Amino acid sequence: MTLHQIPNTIKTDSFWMPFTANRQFKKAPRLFSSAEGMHYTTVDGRKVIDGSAGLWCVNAGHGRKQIAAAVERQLMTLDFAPTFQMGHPLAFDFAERLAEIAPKGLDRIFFTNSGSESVDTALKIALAYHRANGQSSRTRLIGRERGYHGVGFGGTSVGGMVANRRAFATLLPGVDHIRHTHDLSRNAFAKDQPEHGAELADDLERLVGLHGAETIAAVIVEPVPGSTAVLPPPKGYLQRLRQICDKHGILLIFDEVITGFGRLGTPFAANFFGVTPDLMTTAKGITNGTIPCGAVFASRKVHDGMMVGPENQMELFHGYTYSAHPTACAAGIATLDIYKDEGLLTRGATMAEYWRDALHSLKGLPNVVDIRNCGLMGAVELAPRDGVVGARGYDVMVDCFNTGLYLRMSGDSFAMSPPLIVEKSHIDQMVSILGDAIKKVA
Ligand code: PXG
Ligand code: PLP
Repeated sequence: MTLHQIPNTIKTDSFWMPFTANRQFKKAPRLFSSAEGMHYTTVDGRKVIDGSAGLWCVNAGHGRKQIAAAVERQLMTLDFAPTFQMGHPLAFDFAERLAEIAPKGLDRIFFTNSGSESVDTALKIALAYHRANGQSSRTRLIGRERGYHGVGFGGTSVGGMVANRRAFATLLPGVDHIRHTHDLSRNAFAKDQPEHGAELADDLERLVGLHGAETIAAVIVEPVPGSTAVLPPPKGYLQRLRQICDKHGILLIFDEVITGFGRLGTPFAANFFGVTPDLMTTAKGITNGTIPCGAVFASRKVHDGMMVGPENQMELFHGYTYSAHPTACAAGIATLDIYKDEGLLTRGATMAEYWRDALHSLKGLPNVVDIRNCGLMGAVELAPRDGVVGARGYDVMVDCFNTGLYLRMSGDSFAMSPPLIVEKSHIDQMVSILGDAIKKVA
């Protein structure tokens, strides 16, 4: 079989693929058929190293039998149980386990099934919290340019990637955005956090001046934006954003769907940066990518602020059929066991320096205009070819796939986030394949 030739028994017409150039893909599909540890195997039997932990979610590596066994056991014991006005013990156990590793004070857990649902849930909690506390004029939601917060209408509205927004008309009303922090002119090839740009947090003061603090419910940011190819916050930026939120009574939401569960070498980015938000959205690594699940971590202030009114009345009119699904709870608890037993929530800290130096060794290759890193996140940005955004990036991505590396591309940037079990030899291999592809395709 030639490279990525697929068996002709697989018909590709019916599956309308998400975030994919469907017609281009179906002419030469790239298909994985199994996975183990750090590697995928393609349908034509090639091993491909996983440079992106699936979609930033397989933090403990692929094929973890402990999780599979827990899910099977749970399905055979209690396949489904409602969590609306009913419950099952595992849901409470899982929440307690998450509370144990939560940033201090963020220990009230609302379950969802994805990052997008976590984001919409957090935005709705922010609105409901202010209303429950006599501040119902606080209805405005603030995002940031270049942010990605999933694909619900709320997340799309506060999101700041233009391609994800423009086809969908006006989205939610009453949403505004602060400026992004990506600044190649001042910060290109910065290692870890860039020096310049803390003052960009003051853009929130501009919006307070424009709209009035009393109209603003919450600000949502990714501590380290992932989908726009890894933009570590300038030194001092997140601290300043926290101060401005406190000054004006605005809730701060960290979207930790990517940065949660050890990605930066600490359990959460909130720990890494020493900044605690009021609400934190998570998903992905919460079940090692196995069973769809997400969770919103709320502070005591927000949670307790909602526990008002008559006791026989629901405090939050919100929830999903599958909130705290038994299989997700089983998978999540097994995942947390693995993270604990193998020290994976902090292992990134021991690998981050090697990761950083390996990535930055690509500086000087043709068309490389920036390299960024933070914890076990990393990105290499290329200049677009002939002004066509994404063409060079796509060719490099396909060449990597053909020569044994899976990574995510965003325009002409590559984002990498290996499973947290990654060894130095894997990092060498990833960087070498990417470097060769850049040289070849340039
Ligand atoms: N918030 C953030 C910060 C995310 O990164 C979501 C919300 C939405 O999560 P769900 O589970 O609904 O997809 C995300 C998801 C990529 C890529 O390669 C990133 C995501 C998803 C798929 C691909 O950049 N992030
Ligand atoms: N649509 C209909 C017709 C429903 O009955 C429900 C849930 O009961 C939903 C959507 C929401 O589904 P979920 O709770 O899985 O998000």
